[in-house]
Amino acid sequence: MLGKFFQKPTPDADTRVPPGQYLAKGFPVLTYGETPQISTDKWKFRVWGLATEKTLSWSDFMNLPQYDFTADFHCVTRWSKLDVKWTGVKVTDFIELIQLDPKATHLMQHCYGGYTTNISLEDFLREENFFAHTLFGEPLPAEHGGPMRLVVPHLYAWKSAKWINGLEFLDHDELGFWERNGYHRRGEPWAEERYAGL
Ligand SMILES: Nc1nc2c(c(=O)[nH]1)N[C@H]1C(S)=C(S)[C@@H](COP(=O)(O)O)O[C@H]1N2
Ligand SMILES: [Mo]
Repeated sequence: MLGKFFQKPTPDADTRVPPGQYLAKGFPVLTYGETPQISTDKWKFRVWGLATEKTLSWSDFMNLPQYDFTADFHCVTRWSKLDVKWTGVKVTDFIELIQLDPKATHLMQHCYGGYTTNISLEDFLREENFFAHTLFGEPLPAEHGGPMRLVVPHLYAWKSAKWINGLEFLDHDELGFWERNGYHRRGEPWAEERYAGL
């Protein structure tokens, strides 16, 4: 039975799979609540808080440089998937479109459907983070966050907001949906930052 859901570790798995994680077969879907359906022509992305307020369209993102990414994905419920292939826009390119207030230190990710998750500006602005619209060469399926999601490979995947539609820049850390429900405010998988206060 277990074999149906987990695959044997690859030779380098012990160096790539964080403690307490198992390799998943396939790419599981993990969503709290309904899956929003948004067409790219209606899709909007809003920036507010400690940044000049701005609304971006789908084509604003498509006009930024497009890159392929390969990233490992770690869900706090203990499954990991290595070498996920995505296409999208680097956070470091996106941020060039935004006028940040120098007081901004943290942000809240907002999504269609109401999910939220917090992240520090330092964790957000890493070179390897990206907004993804393509998964394994196909348009990102709605259940995996299409038309657009964030991917933050160095943190547990609950920090990678699906159906992302906004960023609220803050001068302090606030808690998002899972963080208010007992999960760690940062969620670094190699340190097993799973739960708050543990
Ligand atoms: N909007 C939104 N984003 C979300 C979630 C969610 O429920 N809603 N789940 C998070 C969790 S817990 C994980 S593990 C990943 C799962 O992504 P996947 O369904 O593409 O595997 O998305 C994260 N982003
Ligand atoms: Mo997760």
